[in-house]
Amino acid sequence: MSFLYKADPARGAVWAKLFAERAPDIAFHVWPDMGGDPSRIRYLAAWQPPDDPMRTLPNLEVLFSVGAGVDQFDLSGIPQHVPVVRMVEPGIVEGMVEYVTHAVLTVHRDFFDYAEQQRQACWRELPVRPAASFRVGVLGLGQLGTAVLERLRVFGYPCAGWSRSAHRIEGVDCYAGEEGLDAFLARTDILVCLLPLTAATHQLLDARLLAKLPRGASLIQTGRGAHLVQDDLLRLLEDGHLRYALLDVTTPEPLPADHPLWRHPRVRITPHIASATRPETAVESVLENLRRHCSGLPMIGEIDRRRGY
Ligand code: NDP
Ligand code: OXD
Repeated sequence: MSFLYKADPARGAVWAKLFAERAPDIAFHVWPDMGGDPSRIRYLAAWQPPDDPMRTLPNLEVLFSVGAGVDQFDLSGIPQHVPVVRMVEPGIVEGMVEYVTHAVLTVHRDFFDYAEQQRQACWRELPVRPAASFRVGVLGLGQLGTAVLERLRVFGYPCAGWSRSAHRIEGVDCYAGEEGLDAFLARTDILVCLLPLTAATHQLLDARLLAKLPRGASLIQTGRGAHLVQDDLLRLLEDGHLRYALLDVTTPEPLPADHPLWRHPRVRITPHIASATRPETAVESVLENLRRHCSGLPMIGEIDRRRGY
C-alpha cells in the first residue's frame, strides 16, 4: 500500500522517517514524488490536495488533513466514498493549550499595559486582579476547546464553553446552539474562538455578536481568519467596547503590512502558529486510523460532510 504526504516538505521528511521505523511495509512518498505510479497511492495526508485529486490519485481511499481543520479542502472534488479525516492527536492539543493559556494570562496580568510602560521606561505597579474576576468563554468544545478549558479552570478562571450540541464538562458551564449563545456571551470577559470554519461559523464574530460581550471584554482568535469581521473588531476596539484582541489567524494570511490591525496598540498578532501537528504523535494517530480503516472500523476524526467538520 502507498501513502502520499503533501504539505511542508521538511515535516514530510520527519513523517517519512517515522513511517520507515513504525510501518516499514507502507511505501511512503513525499509530494511531488509518487513512487512512479500514482494509481498505487491509496492514502493522502495533505494541507492542500493536488488539483483535481481523483484524476491525479484515481485509487485514493482516505484523505487525511495534516491539521485539525479541513476548511482548506474543496470537498466537491472528493467523492463521498473517500472519507475525510481531520487531525486528532495530543501534540496539536498541547500547543493550543499553551498558546491560549499565555493569551488569557496576558490579558489578566496586564502585559499589554506593562509592554507600553516599558516603552516609556515607566516603573509602575498595577493592581493584581484575581483570576476569578475574568470569566473565560470558549467557542467550540472539540478536542481543542475542551482541553483549553480544562487547563484554564485550574487557574481559577470561571469557565464556560459553547458548542452546537450539548456537552458536559466538569467545572465548565456548557451552553449550546443559538438559544444558548446570548447567555454565554453575556457572562464572558475573555472570548476564545476555537470553532471550525463552516458555512454556519463564517463571519460569526461580527459587530452584532461581539457587542453582546460585556463592555471591556477581550478576544482571543485562534480559529480561522474568516470567523471574524476585522473591520467590526477595529470599530469595537476604537469605541472601547472591546479592550484587547490577540489574533493568531487573520484575513488574508499573511496580513498585509499596511493593515491597521498590525499597529493597533491593543492588538497582538501571531502568524498562525498557535499550534501545529507534532509529527511523532500525528504519525501514531494516522497509523491507528489506517489499522482501523483496514479492519472496517470508523476512523478517529472522520468528518461529517453535511456539518462541514
Ligand atoms: P473539533 O471538530 O474537535 O471541535 C469543533 C467544536 O466546534 C465542536 O465542539 C462543535 O460542536 C463546535 N461547533 C462547530 N460548529 C458549530 C456551530 N455552528 N455552532 C456551535 N458550535 C459549533 O475541532 P478542534 O477542536 O480539533 O479544532 C477546532 C478548530 O481550531 C479547527 O477547525 C481550526 O479552525 C482551529 N485550529 C487552529 C489552529 C491554529 O494554529 N490557529 C490549530 C488547530 C486548529 P459539537 O461538539 O456540538 O459538534
Ligand atoms: C490546523 C491549523 O487546523 O494548524 O491544524 O490551523
